[in-house]
Amino acid sequence: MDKFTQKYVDSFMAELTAKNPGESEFHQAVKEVLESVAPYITSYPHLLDLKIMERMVEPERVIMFRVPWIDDRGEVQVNRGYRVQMNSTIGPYKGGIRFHSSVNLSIMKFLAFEQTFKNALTTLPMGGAKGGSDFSPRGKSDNEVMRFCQSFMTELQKHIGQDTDVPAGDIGVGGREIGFLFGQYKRLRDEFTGTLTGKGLAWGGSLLRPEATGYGACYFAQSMLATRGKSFEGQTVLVSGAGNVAQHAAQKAMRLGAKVVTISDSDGFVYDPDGFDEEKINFIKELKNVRRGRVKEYVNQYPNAQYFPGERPWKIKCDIAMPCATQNEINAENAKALIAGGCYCVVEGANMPSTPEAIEIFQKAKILYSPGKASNAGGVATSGLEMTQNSIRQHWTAQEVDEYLHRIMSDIHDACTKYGTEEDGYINYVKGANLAGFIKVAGAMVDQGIV
Ligand code: NDP
Ligand code: 2IT
Repeated sequence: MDKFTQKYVDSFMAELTAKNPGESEFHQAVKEVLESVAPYITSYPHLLDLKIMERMVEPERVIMFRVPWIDDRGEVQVNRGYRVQMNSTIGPYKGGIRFHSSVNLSIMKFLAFEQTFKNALTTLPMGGAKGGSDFSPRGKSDNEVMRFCQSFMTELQKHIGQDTDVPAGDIGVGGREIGFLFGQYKRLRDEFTGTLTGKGLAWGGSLLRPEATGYGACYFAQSMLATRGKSFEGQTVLVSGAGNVAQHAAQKAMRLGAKVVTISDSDGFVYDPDGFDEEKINFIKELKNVRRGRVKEYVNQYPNAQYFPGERPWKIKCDIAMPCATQNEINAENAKALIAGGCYCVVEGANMPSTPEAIEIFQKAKILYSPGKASNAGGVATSGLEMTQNSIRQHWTAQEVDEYLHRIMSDIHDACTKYGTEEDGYINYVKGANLAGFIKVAGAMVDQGIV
């Protein structure tokens, strides 16, 4: 980076940090993108003059609202709801809803910012947004979750719509929550539209949407591995998380011939040296999605496996790592342990799971490393396909959706290669994804004037 560009990055970040104090995840996400795109911006001075980046980091709208509800004991509870509508330049706002006790404005803004570039990469017309609440579904009854969702949607419905903003799931929001949210939306708005994605199959959902993020990450990994003449066949894979993304990443990697040996939750991780098979994956799905249990229960069923309380999986020897739980779950120490254990490919299923220090370690070691905004884009891409099916009032077969998903992931890999290949041939997927997404959104912002 030349001196002028470095100065631009430093002063931009100083201003951003001063203007958005305490929002560390948001600062982290912006810095990563800015470092990739700054040389491009400074070589096209009209982008500087038009303050494209300054506008990109300022959400078009932030909605924060009270979510009151009554728990099963009759006690009043109050949570905070959010929707960050970041950028609508290339399509209606689109992005998931997260229900987790850690949710705050910084996390919402980082996710909405990332979503803008991810959605641009999908090749589909979708802007970027994210929403959620500090409500945790953990330990709540179905009725409590329903009452919470109804209260949340009572406010949110004023701000969304099929051509305005289309939410979906994320951490803590799966099929059950989308059902309750959709039911209340329809009741209040008196319309049956595709305003939420991740819907049930009987009421407008798309085949393969539940699987799409994890499957898409594996399709993306296949393209990455192919650049080194490799495939999943016979490789040992670590997966973190045990939710929607983790379950389907593990399932697809296993079906592609890999030995997947770990899953985790916020309490610890499970190591199964024999690897998962179809029966074990079905057990995990039932445990997490139906019984809403904890991963430690896996070892009661499969005693050959070990449970490590309070730890993350990254110390286990592997070829490929797929972080699919949450942000900043791989730090520098974890990154070093992965490389020491033989890992040569890290494919992010979660959003921003690697810290900047971890990313630097992966890239210095020249291992294959893809950021979530490229490799987990299959989820939102299939949400885009769900929107299309709703608009044309059709229902595509699983095979049709899977073909689209394959093509989209392969196109994203091509974009990363085009914009991220360095002089020595190393593909810098961070630079590739950020630059490809930025160029599309920035170009459209230039076309649309100062708005
Ligand atoms: P789920 O709620 O289905 O699963 C989340 C999993 O991650 C759970 O096993 C959970 O464990 C674990 N987890 C959550 N928070 C933490 C934490 N602070 N520390 C350790 N483990 C944690 O969510 P998803 O699978 O949908 O999402 C996982 C990741 O993938 C997120 O980063 C999300 O933003 C991203 N993503 C999701 C997409 C989707 O389509 N769903 C699309 C693209 C990205 P516990 O039960 O203990 O909380
Ligand atoms: O982070 C993500 O891309 C998601 N949670 C999915 C968003 C969507 O609209 O399907």
